[in-house]
Amino acid sequence: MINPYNYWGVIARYKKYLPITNRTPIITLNEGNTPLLYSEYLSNLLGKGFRVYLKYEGLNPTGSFKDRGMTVAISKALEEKAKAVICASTGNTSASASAYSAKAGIKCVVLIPEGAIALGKLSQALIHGAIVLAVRGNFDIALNLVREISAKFPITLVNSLNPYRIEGQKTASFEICDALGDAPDFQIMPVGNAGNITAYWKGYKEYKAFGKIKKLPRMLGFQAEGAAPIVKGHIIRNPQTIATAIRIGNPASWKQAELARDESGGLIDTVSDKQILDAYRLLAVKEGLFVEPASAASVAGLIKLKKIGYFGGKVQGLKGITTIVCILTGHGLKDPDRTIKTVKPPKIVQADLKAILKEINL
Ligand code: AN7
Repeated sequence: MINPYNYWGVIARYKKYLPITNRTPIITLNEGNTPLLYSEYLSNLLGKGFRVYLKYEGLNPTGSFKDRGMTVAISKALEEKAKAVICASTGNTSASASAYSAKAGIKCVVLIPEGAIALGKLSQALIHGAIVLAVRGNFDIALNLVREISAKFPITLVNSLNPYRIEGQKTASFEICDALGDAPDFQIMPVGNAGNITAYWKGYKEYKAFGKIKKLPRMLGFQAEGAAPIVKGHIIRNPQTIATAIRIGNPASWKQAELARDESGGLIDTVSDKQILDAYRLLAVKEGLFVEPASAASVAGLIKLKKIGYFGGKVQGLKGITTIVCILTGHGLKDPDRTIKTVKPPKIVQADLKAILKEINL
């Protein structure tokens, strides 16, 4: 039968693993089903016997992985007759919440740290008609405020503290397993508020319990050096990084991230802004993939671990081919200001054939 709504989002694909009932109105923008791309360049960098794949989450409808969680969170909010939702955000959650709320026809309120979110993300929240409040304070302060507001007033929190967000986001690990035929040996991802690492780990464990996969990956998370509370073991009051998406000093899912790390035999480490920007350019130039800086933290982490010999010595017990998946969480178009600061401007030339041919140098 032809589906009248023509949707094939993550709820339709993975309904049996999600808290969806026949009464849940499904709000979807056809999220998920993102490409898992083989990287010849990074595989060669790692050496013989390694296969590196890139999960390009920037191709979700609002340009980040947040849509996987938001389709479930907004659908459940509607089922529970919510009239409004609220979130704090470094940008992508607000973009996703405002788009899915627009589709659902419910009020959306977003609190963002003033002057600290990328232009594309701000544009999204504003065009979708959310109530956008720029708070004089950082993300952690904004998150405390929305937690308090949602506890006291009839407005549903759609940050990843909302368990439906985690449920939806775990579908990314299902897709990776479906594509590879099993879990990878390693998964590398950026860590900010730590909802996503929590979601992936939950997804892998559930897929294994369902008998869909045989092994579990080691979870390798990366925080920006100036915003690395989990690595340092304490709250960072004034986190700093050019990767604004992960500029978070007190992650909500801190404990769950540590659990994912420890249960899987993985690690959470730091990458510098320079390492992030190097990986950001590398992905664009070598892979044709435009990601936002926070997303490049996964590949920066891969390169760092390769350099310190992590895959050769420390990690034993690997036989045959070793598969590594790096999660690229958001699209590069989210943060055009950073791109323009990173690249050389176009060369200005006369509108003249000879002048142009000279530049092309064929
Ligand atoms: C591109 O939008 O926290 O560790 O408020 O946008 O699950 O927080 C975004 C986080 C990685 C980190 N990559 O994921 C928000 C927000 C990108 C992101 C992360 C974010 P979590």
